[in-house]
Amino acid sequence: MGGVFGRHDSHKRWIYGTKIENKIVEAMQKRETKGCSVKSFNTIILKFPKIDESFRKCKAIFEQFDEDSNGVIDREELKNSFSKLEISITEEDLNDLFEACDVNEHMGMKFSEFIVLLCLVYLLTDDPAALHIKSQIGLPDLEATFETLVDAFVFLDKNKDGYVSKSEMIEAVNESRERSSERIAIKRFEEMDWDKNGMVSFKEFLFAFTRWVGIDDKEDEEA
Ligand SMILES: [Ca+2]
Ligand SMILES: [Ca+2]
Ligand SMILES: [Ca+2]
Repeated sequence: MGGVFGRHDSHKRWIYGTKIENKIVEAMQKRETKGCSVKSFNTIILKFPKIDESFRKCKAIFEQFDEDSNGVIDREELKNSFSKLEISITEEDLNDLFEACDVNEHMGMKFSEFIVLLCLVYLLTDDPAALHIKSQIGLPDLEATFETLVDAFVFLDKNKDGYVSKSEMIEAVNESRERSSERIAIKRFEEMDWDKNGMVSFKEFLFAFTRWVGIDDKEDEEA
């Protein structure tokens, strides 16, 4: 096993404290004041197939954004698509988002990275205008999926500081019936914490999900 993440080296530029990172934490904390519908770790696990299915439906959006059909979305393509969708985002935010999600740098965004980006856009645009974006993207399932992911993170982040620590992860898993799952919690945590700084950010959490549901399997085999 251990094949869940085969791209260690590509994540060395995972820098904390960037502006977009702060915005995500802020948005998450704001969201956390509203509480969440997730009641146990198992309910998150049970939603995996649904999340997987919904992610796969994003492929059509991805292909639409990837104007030259080379399998990755570059900065220019992202900019064009956002303006086509009438998503108002500053050039600076767009660049920040792009850099935050393009973990392979100069290669452009792969499908899994694009999903993470969409989810971050969803979280960061929690205002009436965002409803417009959501209808433009036209995937009600996707909205529910993003909401589930945000909810899952809110559930795990017990002290509501915008990050999930290892002890929070263990606490979340221990709340469910099986005591033996503590080992699994630690393993899951380590899979999520790419930069090994002891905390899982929402972005790391999302990337972990794209791997867990197997979005990148094919690409990884090719690489
Ligand atoms: Ca392209
Ligand atoms: Ca926390
Ligand atoms: Ca981390």
